[in-house]
Amino acid sequence: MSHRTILLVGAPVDSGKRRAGCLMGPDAYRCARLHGALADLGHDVHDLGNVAPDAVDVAPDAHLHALPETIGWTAALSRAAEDALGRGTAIFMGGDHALSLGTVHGAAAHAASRGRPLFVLWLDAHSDFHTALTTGSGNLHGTPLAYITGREGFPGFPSVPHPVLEENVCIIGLRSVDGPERAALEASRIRRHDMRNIDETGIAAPLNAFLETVAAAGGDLHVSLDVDFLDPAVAPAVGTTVPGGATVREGHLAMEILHDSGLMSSLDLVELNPMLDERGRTAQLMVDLAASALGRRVFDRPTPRIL
Ligand code: HAR
Ligand code: MN
Ligand code: MN
Ligand code: MN
Repeated sequence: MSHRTILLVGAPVDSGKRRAGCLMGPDAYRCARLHGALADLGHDVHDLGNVAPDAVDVAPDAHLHALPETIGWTAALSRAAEDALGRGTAIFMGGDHALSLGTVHGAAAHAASRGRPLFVLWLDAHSDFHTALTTGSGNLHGTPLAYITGREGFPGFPSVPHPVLEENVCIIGLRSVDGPERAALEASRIRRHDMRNIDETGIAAPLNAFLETVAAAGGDLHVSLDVDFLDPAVAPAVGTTVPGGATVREGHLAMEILHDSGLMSSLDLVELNPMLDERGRTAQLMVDLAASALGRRVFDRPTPRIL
């Protein structure tokens, strides 16, 4: 097993939608022992603490919820991501999915500085492909994929000097896509796999196909794992539950395949709302999935004892 330097970055972003609670996510991951789980695998793990949003001079918007705060997070998290990626593998402890406006922006800058293309794997029930102009809800957690692929419609946000190529993006887990998102996705080169695709082929087939293109291009890979990728029966701690999601094993298999590929350079853990959790089970599942992505396998650990 190859040991990595892993940087944990707290991103208590709660501005991407109206229901509060994701700001507690980073501490939930700490309580669920994310650091220890990764250190147990032999990695050198450093918790860099929580990032704070920049103070920005942007006027509030009547339609876009908490626009100035989200712009401030985007700028601060882009820098934090670039810094962390200069030191090792970065794991962003969210925070809602608006944090990816910043983390992917920073990951793209880091990849560009090394002359490598950035690829993005988006594990989510939603496509998060609205622009600030098409979002019906005004919730900016539904927009990061549009922003980081360089679509128009993000006035006031940092410019995107290194847009991720559409063909370098793969979404898996889809089961809630709004009309304007569907039209934009169909006009794009983004790879997209809905739950039916997973049902029919398993998750390994589309994931391996994507990873082959990442490897062939010598790319960096940013993975964005939304809690609602998983079925709400096993991962209830999220504000936007959609039935019919991935099983625990589908989640672990995806993470195990990612580990074996050796390609993942950064990981977002997003949308965990500890207010909605049941005895910490969603936080624990997300920690276990992160551990699988960093090399945990059944034969590395004793069977847990029932206490
Ligand atoms: N598409 C809906 C909207 O824009 C819901 C977006 C929900 N997004 C997340 N992250 N929970 O995937 O409001
Ligand atoms: Mn150390
Ligand atoms: Mn999402
Ligand atoms: Mn989602």
